[in-house]
Amino acid sequence: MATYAIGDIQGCGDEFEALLDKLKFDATRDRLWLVGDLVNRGPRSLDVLRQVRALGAAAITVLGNHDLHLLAVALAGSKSKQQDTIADVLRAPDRDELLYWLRHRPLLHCDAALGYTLIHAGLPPQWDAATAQQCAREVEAALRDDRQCIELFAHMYGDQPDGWLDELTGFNRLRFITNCFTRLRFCHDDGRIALSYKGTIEKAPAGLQPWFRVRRRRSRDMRIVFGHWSALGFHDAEGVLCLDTGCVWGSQLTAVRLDARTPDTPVTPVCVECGSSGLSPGE
Ligand SMILES: [Mn+2]
Repeated sequence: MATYAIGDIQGCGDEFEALLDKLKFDATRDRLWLVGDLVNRGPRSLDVLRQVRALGAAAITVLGNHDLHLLAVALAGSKSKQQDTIADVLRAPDRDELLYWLRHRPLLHCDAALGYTLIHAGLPPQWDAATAQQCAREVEAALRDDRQCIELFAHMYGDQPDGWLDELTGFNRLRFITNCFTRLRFCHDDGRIALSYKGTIEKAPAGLQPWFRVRRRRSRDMRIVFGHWSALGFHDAEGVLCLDTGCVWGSQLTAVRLDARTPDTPVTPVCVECGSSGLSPGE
């Protein structure tokens, strides 16, 4: 049995299928960890949702910002954006089953035996492993409640608050948690989250650093697999493994085998080249 983690698919169904072939993935034997953002921007969001759902327990996927956006448009009447490619999902005869399944995916998945934790984007420096788990469970509970999830989506968009306080309550608390798990890339030097800059570390404005490099980050004893950051690309260092290699922007879709890895040994990613979509990177 092998456990493979795969980066942001974003509706790139051809590349997802090609990568599973290349890995010789066998759902009766192997496991998949997907970093989220199964849908949007790419051409085959509906197929990818159906394929991953059909894998059942063989695939674990966490929610990304594009997955939540699809749910907000479908369930709470949020406005679709011009670049969205989720119309096929919204029109599908099986949309209700797919959206119900997606809404019940976690924001964080931890496997102590494997020694990895899976999230879509990042963790703020104030959270240790227990706090991250607790925060994920709070938003997941709201998502799984038919009434609360509509209210959550109505209050989900926005960049504030940008600082964590244990005492945060209500939608400010849920929005902060959701923003960290699904949108975070950079933090200010003082530990506040910074959501507007999406580029490389080298070109980052003064005073910003990657979330995983903040001094005294309380989750640094965890090994974290994530995506969401195509400008960072493949990054296997500092206790974190980023797998977003920009498939939907015409670059690559990347997988890494997580089991049978000894700590501190570099892993060899398995990649498929992606057809250029003509899109330019963005959120
Ligand atoms: Mn994302």
